[in-house]
Amino acid sequence: TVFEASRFPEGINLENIFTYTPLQYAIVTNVFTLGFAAQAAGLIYFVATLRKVSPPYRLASVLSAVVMVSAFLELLRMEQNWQNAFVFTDGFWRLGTEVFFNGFRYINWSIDVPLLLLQLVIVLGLTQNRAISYSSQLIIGGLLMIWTGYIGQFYEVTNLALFAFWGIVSTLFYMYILLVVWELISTTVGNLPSNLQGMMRNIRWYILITWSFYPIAYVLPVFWSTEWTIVTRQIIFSFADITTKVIYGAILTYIARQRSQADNYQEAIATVHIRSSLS
Ligand code: RET
Repeated sequence: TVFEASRFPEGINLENIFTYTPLQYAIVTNVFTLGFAAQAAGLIYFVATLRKVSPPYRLASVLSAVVMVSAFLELLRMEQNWQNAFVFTDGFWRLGTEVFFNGFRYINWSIDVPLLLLQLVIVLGLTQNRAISYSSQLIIGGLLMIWTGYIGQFYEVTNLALFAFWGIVSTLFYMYILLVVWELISTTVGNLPSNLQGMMRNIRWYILITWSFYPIAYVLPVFWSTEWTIVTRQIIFSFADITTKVIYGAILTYIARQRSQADNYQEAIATVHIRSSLS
């Protein structure tokens, strides 16, 4: 397996040990492009719909916009890194003088995971004490999940034991966050308008399924380790980035808008107030 390839130094990612056909290389490049293009589209959407959400929930849309910017920059940066790392010679893309890092992703998650979890707390409309208590549990659990996984991914080529150890530690924090999310939604869903309760319950499953693509991408090389593994895992990562950031944000915006309506908030009224205060 690839883990016997100990001639590679610590910290190297699996992407760097292969040479790619033009097809494989093009798919990975295009998947990065799809990823950051989707974040740019999401940014327009969240900014354009901002005023349709009433002030108590509006921060959720603002956070989605921040997530879009951070993911856009990260994926753009990763595509450039991918393009700089490989040189085309004799019909194949081979590693040149620069190394490809997957670690960018984990740094991006350090920003995005806390914000995504915070959005949930905002849309649920908790009292201040519960909001602070739940968001600190979720943010601390989320950061520990990411940073232990970040340590683990440095060993994916060189040390299977450390890779597995940090992966398991990270999974324990992941299970902790899922439990807190479950508890949070189960105990709060009763305060929502009845037409939104089913949807809010389903969001627990949506988070569980879409977030789990990240650990699948992490562990994939243990079972299968070829050029196509790299193509597959970058596809999984981009798919996960679109579902956990863009689509998730759109679902929460929908809920926030429904709640705004239930609170009798109308964009038109807010506009009239602003107009009359200007004139
Ligand atoms: C790692 C390491 C291996 C074990 C587990 C992981 C979980 C990662 C998750 C990431 C979620 C990221 C999101 C980003 C959106 O911006 C760190 C891969 C369990 C769940 C939602």
